[in-house]
Amino acid sequence: MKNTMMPRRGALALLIALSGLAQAQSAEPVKIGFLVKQAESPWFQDEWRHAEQAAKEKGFTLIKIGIPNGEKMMAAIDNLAAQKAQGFIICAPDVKLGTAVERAARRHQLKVMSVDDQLVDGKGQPIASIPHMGISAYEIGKQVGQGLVDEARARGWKLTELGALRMAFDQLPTARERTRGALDVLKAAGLPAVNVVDAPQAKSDTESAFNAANIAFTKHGQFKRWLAFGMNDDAVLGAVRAGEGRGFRQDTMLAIGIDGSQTALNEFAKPAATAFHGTVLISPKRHGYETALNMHAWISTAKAPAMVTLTSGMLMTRANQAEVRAQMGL
Ligand code: FCA
Repeated sequence: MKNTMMPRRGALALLIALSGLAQAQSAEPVKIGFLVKQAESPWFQDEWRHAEQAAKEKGFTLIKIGIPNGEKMMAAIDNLAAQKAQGFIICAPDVKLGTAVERAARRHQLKVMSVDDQLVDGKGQPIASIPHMGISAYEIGKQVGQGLVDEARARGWKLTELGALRMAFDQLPTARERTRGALDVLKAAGLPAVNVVDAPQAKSDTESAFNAANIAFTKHGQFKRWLAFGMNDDAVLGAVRAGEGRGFRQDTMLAIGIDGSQTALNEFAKPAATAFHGTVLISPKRHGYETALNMHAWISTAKAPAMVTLTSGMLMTRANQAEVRAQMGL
């Protein structure tokens, strides 16, 4: 029977050629893109800062581009290819653009991983070929809910008498899961379902949240005290600012966000406490530094990142901010 095994000499030659190719590739200067949907947001500024740290340590070039919409996202990917980048990390302006991202990366032979917002295909399913790092959305949402329950009880507020403003951005799965976690804890603690008021945001920025919350307050004047929660600090601060316009302040409104970036620290730095009671601090260091290191390793040693990495958070308030930030290595 014909020996179908490749002759040893041939296999050895192929191995040498491939290792040489790998070395040749790794000899190219490594360039990594970091594309984010809201470049002006302190959260993404923090991610970029930590990714820059990885670039300094490993000696690669980080190409930072804001991609507020699909058109700019596609142009940015083409731009990375033109600059001979080997890969990119992306938090897309719309996760439903996942298939377009996957196709563009393949067309340009770019490695791609997502961060924060997992990319999905046309059926809304995560794209299996794209490694992702995000937060444990539901669990972190539960931490928000528990923080609200604990503080409301400490103030002697009865959950049955409170309005619960859910700042909703349900078109983004991680946002939907975050508020679901918070709501499950609130309901389990005795918040009546009829007290929940959804405030759907058109966009995931503070202004959209402010507008959405104002509509909700106008429609639901029956509540004398409010809880507020949402996908992140921007969402919750929109609600807090809208509440202030209706006379709801620290003594009649209690809000907890997610992120814990400079936006939250600025609120804590105000002379008088506002309704923004706290936030679940998550790690821009893991999301920026670790993803950049992972991408660098993928390019330079062919070691692909884990398909899914979910990070955790800690409840941070005005009172414990220094201690919690230190515990999170920030
Ligand atoms: C999303 C939000 C950000 C941050 C990140 C982890 O992208 O928009 O504010 O919470 O997830």
